[in-house]
Amino acid sequence: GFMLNSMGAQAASTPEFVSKNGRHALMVDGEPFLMLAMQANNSSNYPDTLKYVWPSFEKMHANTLEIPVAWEQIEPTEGKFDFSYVDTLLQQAREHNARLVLLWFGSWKNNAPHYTPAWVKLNNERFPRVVTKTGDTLNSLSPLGKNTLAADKKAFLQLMTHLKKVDEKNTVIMVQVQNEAGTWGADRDYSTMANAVFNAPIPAELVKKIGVKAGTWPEVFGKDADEFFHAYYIAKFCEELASAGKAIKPLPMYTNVALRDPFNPTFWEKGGATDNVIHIWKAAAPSLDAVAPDIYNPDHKTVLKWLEQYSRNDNPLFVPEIGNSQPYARYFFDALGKGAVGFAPFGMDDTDYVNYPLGADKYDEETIENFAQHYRVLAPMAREWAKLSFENNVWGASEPVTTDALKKLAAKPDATKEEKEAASKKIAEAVTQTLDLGRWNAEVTYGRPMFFTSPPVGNDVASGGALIAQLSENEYLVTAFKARVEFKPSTEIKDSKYMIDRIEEGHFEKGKWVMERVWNGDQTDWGLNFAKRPHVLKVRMATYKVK
Ligand code: N0T
Repeated sequence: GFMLNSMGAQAASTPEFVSKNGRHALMVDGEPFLMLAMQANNSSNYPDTLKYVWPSFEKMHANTLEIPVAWEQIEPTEGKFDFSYVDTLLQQAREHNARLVLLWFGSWKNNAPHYTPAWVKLNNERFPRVVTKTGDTLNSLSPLGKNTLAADKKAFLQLMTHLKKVDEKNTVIMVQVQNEAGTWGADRDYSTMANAVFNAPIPAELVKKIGVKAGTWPEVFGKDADEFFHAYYIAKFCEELASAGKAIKPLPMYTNVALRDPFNPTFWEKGGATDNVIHIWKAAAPSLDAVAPDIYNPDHKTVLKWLEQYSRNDNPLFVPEIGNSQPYARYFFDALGKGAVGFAPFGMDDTDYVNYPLGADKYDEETIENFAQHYRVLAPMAREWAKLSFENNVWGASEPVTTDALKKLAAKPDATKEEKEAASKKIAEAVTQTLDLGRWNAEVTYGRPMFFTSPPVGNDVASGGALIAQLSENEYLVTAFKARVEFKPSTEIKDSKYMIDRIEEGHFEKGKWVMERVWNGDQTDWGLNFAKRPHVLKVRMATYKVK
């Protein structure tokens, strides 16, 4: 009947990004989806290795696995394709209730063609490399190599054709085109072939889209010309794959970015979608749904700046890689607070490799648990969260100051009473955050007893965070980790007295809120105090009139 048909149609709808009012959702099976993801290591893309991936996936409470598909493995001999790994992966993913983000390791894997088949990477004539200003040849393919584009695209389209054929269920929900595409060690290709393009007028499409005057690259972009040129042609290369791939099966696609320091950029991978060339990528690669930050600096200000740079009206925030060591886990809260559609610590499998110092120095239960403890809370309400984050206001915060930085603020043992008080005030201020929720503010503090008013001193190790979604004018959904959350009137209602109307702890079951208990008394008198265990609260605030 009608119901069955419409439900069937919905289940089969291809994942897609939708945007409205500057907010974004990744629609999977017709509804907003939050990717509680993790990324496997760089050589885990083989059938025999998957057994080291799934145990982590289960422990993480993840719903999405990001894992490579290498050009060298699907087309070892030119024109002969082998999708046995992809088929095994799809089957096992379904058994584990996992959705997949496939990472196309093609012409660029962090700069190099390491994952291209031997017939590509050994043939420098047919597949030219980037030549530096001084005439050195790098192991990074030129984006202007026509044969490179044709061959990479042909393989990529075979993959998309295969997915169209074998993945009607859309186990694969998104595809990453290349990996940290770009070139380390040169601003662009300076070969004779590339120079000719560089000194020709920039494409009319770019002139129109970013609103610049016509002219050659150096004429139009001056000192930025080299990098913008490289970015444009790498983006264009990815666009060729993405647009043709989408014509076969319109899956969401994105590029991941080796970021540059947002405050003091000195050295970075050129050509990738770093913050200074996002506009070039957007103009050149409209078929990419997102440019996505790979986060490998645990500094709080830096991470927050990156999240801001990559959440834009024209760009859904997605964190496809973040270091898997402890300091990074709390940024889950900031990412979701900025409306992220997904988050994925990198290197989450037990294949006996750790990418320390980028990530954790050991892969053990604790490494997994640092992230699992947050995914565990969101997993049962991932759909509800994704919907709230698409339709309502959401906020997130994480503990801003490391233990080391706090130590520097502490008073010396021989300090006077006044000096000690001043130091403790400074520390308290450093670990207090105020979120402007409209009528209400949420004050988030870290490292204080659950009872009474002692000032916050930060957790032993900076690890706390809080997450809030608006339900109605005075009602919020709240969860947090090692933090106190206090609701206070904002300036909008500062003249009213206020109180808690009701705070329910509960969970979602099939999209419906199920109350477990009411928080009151000690549990609410000194703010809402979260330790390590998951609690999800519905908080309703109220005001009362004073005569
Ligand atoms: C990331 C990962 C993987 C000295 C590093 C980060 C992943 C790739 N690249 O484990 O290789 O496939 O996307 C590059 C960070 C460079 C920082 C160098 C600091």
